[in-house]
Amino acid sequence: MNNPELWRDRYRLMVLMRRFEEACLTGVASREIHGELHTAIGQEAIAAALAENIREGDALASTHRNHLHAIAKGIPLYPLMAEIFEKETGLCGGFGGHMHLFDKERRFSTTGIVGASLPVALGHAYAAKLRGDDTVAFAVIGDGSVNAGGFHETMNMASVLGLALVVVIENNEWAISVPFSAASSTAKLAERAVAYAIPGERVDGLDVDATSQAIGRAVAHARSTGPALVEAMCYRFRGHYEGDLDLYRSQSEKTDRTTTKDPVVLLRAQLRDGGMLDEATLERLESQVSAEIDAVLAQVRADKQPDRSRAHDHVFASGLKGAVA
Ligand SMILES: Cc1ncc(C[n+]2csc(CCOP(=O)(O)OP(=O)(O)O)c2C)c(N)n1
Repeated sequence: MNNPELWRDRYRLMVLMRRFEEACLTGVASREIHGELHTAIGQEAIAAALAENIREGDALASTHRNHLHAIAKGIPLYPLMAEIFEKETGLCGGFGGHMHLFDKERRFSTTGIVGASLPVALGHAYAAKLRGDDTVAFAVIGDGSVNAGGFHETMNMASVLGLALVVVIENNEWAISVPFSAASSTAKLAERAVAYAIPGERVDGLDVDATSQAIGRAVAHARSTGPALVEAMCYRFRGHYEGDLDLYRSQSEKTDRTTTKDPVVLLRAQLRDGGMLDEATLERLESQVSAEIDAVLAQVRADKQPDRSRAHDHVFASGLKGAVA
């Protein structure tokens, strides 16, 4: 705790992530956002830890629960929120929406297909090996993804080829309505790393410092040797998506976790009680972040949706375009 600036930046980033998703929630209530919206409220410490360990040139393949990973990868807030609100100013012109965020230059992509971020990241890691550069590929997945075949194939191939792949599992205890305990043959996911002869570590994903250090160790291993796995423990605060009735878990479980496992609240108390930041400074920082997000939201709300006549644009891409008469 001897670096006040680092801790202030961490807290600031986690509050920003929380406010960003709260702003997205307003878009669901107002019906500006259509379809499912999956937030990662409660998972901010993991994303902030990722942000500390990702370099600009590294690739990150994420999931349906992706907003915080986009922020961690350095996607600017305005086009990010505009895409989630399906506006023409969005990252993908409003054509992708929240589940299909894509930024080629910043090497960020997402997929709504559970487990499918793994082979994408594997491809990035293999390409880095062929290029001979030292970039790392990150796959961020949920605990529900690890029982898909692509997990095994990706881990095995990355290990055999010694690829610079870091897999971060956000174990939030639930995969839609299936509890982790009912789905996994192993008590921990980190222990599956043994099967691939790679390092695997379980960490408290509410603790930004511990998570950052664990990811840092995985990245160092990836750059020098081959893949590594980090399982970060957290809790999914909201339903699987906005609108999910969320009746499959007890209210007492939710109340217990939301009162004891909020990484933003925990860090705030740690900083204040440890004398790192006083109450007035914390409040000032929070209201600055809220104002920043409010301004982005107001701008996004004023923007237009893409022209309906362009609905079929970007549906197919062809390398033959122009080459065929
Ligand atoms: C291949 C595939 N099967 C099923 C689904 C439906 N589905 C969407 S999210 C999800 C659960 C994902 O759980 P987890 O990986 O733990 O991520 P979380 O939602 O908890 O962040 C499922 C089964 C899907 N999108 N893709």
